[in-house]
Amino acid sequence: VNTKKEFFGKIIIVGKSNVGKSTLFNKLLERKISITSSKSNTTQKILTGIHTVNEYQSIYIDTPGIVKRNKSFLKKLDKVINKLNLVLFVVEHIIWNYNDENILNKLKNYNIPILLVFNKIDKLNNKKLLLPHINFLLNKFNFYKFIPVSSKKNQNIHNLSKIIQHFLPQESHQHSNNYFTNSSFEFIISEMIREKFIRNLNKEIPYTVKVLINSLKINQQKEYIIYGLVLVNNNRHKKIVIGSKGIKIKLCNIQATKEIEKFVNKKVKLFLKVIKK
Ligand SMILES: Nc1nc2c(ncn2[C@@H]2O[C@H](COP(=O)(O)OP(=O)(O)OP(=O)(O)O)[C@@H](O)[C@H]2O)c(=O)[nH]1
Ligand SMILES: [Mg+2]
Repeated sequence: VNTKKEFFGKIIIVGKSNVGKSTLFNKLLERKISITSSKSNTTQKILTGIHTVNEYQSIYIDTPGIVKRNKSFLKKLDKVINKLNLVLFVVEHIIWNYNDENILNKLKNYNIPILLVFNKIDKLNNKKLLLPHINFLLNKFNFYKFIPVSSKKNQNIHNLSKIIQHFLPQESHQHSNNYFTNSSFEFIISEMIREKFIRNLNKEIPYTVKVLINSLKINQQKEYIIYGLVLVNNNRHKKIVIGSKGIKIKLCNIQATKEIEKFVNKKVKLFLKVIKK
């Protein structure tokens, strides 16, 4: 019989687009599962990551930036939020606008503790501005705590994860120690590829690019042979995604290959084909 005390809980990460939710998610999980980029709306699907340290097991949920038109996401939120133990509401240091306000108004409907995370604190030169801003926010809602972090520079992340542990109820772990996501292997690989297109493309095209894994095999030399489809809206997009003499798709392929190799710890051969949806 296992008599060891175990703690287990679920934490959702919300916030408007581009505040660094996925970067934070990866840092809390200590591995990269969610893709990130400087462009808005990078994350398009809810993603789950599991992190186990000794007696603590946390399930983190990364979400697309909440925007008004994202009705289906808000509906999903309604369904899951009551089963969660904590909300990490991520904002960009002391920047607060109507998008953040909308999210707060949505969260107020639920009876669940909220930690306000001031991310990208490395970008705030005058740290003295934090205190008046906290007072401003306290007038709006009784946040459980305010935590400044830099996800990119890994500042104060450890402290945040310690604080999160306090919110995990005593409960048996639901997963084995080495289980880290319920996303499929193919999905993670396709996201790694999509990330390179998002990062290397400009303007409106990045969001419309979809990536599908057509086949994934391991050959006798233990190399991963991956065939992927890059789906675009029209011929104009196809041209841009391929680039002159294929320069853009080659660049994305090289970068994605490196990333997948790190992930699977094996040699990877990636073949990408661009087609119209
Ligand atoms: N300077 C700085 N940049 C950061 C920090 N955290 C994230 N970023 C950058 O902010 C950009 C957005 O990061 P993401 O993690 O993709 O943001 P997100 O909130 O998940 O965005 P969506 O998925 O589009 O909603 C990326 O360029 C990150 O490198 C930080 O602490 N400091
Ligand atoms: Mg994201």
